[in-house]
Amino acid sequence: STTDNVVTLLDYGAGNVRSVRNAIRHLGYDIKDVQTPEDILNANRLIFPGVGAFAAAMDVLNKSGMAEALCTYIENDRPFLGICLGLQLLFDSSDENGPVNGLGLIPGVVGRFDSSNGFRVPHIGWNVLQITKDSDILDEIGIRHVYFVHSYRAMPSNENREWVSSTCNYGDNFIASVSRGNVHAVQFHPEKSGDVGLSVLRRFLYPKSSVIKKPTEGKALKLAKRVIACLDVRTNDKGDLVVTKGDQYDVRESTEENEVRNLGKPVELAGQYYKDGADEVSFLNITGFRDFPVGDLPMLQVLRYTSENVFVPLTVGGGIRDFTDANGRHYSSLEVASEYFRSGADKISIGSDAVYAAEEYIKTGVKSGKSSLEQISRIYGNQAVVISIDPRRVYLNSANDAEFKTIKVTNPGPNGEEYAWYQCTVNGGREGRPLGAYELAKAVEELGAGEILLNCIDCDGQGNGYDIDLIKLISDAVSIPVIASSGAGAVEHFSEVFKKTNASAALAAGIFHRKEVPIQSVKEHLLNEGIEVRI
Ligand code: 1PR
Repeated sequence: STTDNVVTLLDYGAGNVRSVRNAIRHLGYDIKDVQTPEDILNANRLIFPGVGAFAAAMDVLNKSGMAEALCTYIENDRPFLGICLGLQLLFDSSDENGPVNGLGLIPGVVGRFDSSNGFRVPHIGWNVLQITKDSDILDEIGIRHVYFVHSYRAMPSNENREWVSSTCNYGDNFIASVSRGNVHAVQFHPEKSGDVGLSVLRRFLYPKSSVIKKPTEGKALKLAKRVIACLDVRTNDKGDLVVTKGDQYDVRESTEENEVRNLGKPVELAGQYYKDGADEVSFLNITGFRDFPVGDLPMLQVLRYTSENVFVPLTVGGGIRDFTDANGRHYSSLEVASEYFRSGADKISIGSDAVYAAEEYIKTGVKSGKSSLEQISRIYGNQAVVISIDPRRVYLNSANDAEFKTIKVTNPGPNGEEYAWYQCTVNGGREGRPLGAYELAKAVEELGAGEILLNCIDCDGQGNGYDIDLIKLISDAVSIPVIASSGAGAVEHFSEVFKKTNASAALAAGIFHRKEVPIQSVKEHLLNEGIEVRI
């Protein structure tokens, strides 16, 4: 019958569930959205991709009568798949801005990861499961990496033992999935976990057709280092949206025409990099500071099309700030970001506006709560907010010559200078600011950033390797994940940055666009060097 191919989706409108929708459609299912509690009770299969904060979600579920319907549905052992917050809400309560009561179906309290023992919070990236009991949806996964992004987690205990089907180690052994009868929930994101994640969804959707296979053998142990492909996007002089790439941020060819370098189409390249094994794809709208961001439909279209076929996390940056258009209509940065999330972004990245917010915070010592960074992380969670830093190296003869954090450099400057500080810039490197990258990083962490994308203008496009001094400085200064960027030109540069610094991910652009080294070769090299990666 036709209803066999319909899955009911509980989306209470708190964030990006576009990827879940895309993944379900990709697997040949149609979606029926829950409008009333009865829709839950009448579902054949129900997927609940929880997004946003715990308390806000419970509030909506309680007020709409859906909490009660969910409890009845699950107690009757009807086919259910909860994702991320959709797992956490099944527990007794959560400490997230709480304690807040949950649905109370599984004993336990959802608590925050402890970052004091060197584990960066949020837990972002590809980690492995330890399977603790048979579960229909996890067969075949074994020790392959799946994608997590969260700051809170539930812990296994004697009371919830019968539920726990896998755990994951990140400082603690936390609950990665639960299963009982037809009821399943996962803390990771199957819709963002590439082929492995799609197979989890497939097994939920097509339980009878699934073939039981032994878990894949391997020796994956812990959170993988990520390899990220970055697409700098802008309109060229003909008005086409193209992927471009600069040399120290200069994206124009050195020919007479001086045209914008064109390296391909954004959607196509993103799809290619996904197939090649990229752990994440970032789009940077590099002229966002002057374009009208909400009206930038081409960029939204790029996200919509890309998220139909790319099942790893997508980040978009450029132009995320408050904005008043020519007609005097004001858009808050939150509205701009929401538009991106709705179109398929998992994270947004903020450059210039975060510099201004940090300057203000450092000057006043007060968190106004009004900056784009603070507003977006309050609503969408800090894991959804990346701060892009565009620093330029400033050499010094003495460690005391600058008012910002200064380091002794590994390679002396052009005049033998032995020290340097890293100056923040805005507007794509066009304007230097009186602020150091170190000071910025500390400030944005306090303001609620979930991750730092650390570029370096001096190294961008040079292919001579990452700025190890800078990346070490920043990744040691904060306890949120740091993405190393700028300068990759060979596979050895990736292993170097992971061996010498505490970066959680390495991003590259030119090396992939120019097809010098495929992503798979980078992964194989890292594996050979004993660095954990997702293969
Ligand atoms: O200030 O919030 O509108 O954000 C603007 C965003 O656009 C920032 O993230 C900023 O880094 C980026 N951006 C602005 N201008 C440029 C430019 O190149 N002219 N691109 C630019 C930054 C840097 C990297 C690059 C790496 C790796 N691109 O992301 O991809 O350096 O390159 P490589 O592997 O080839 O060395 P806002």
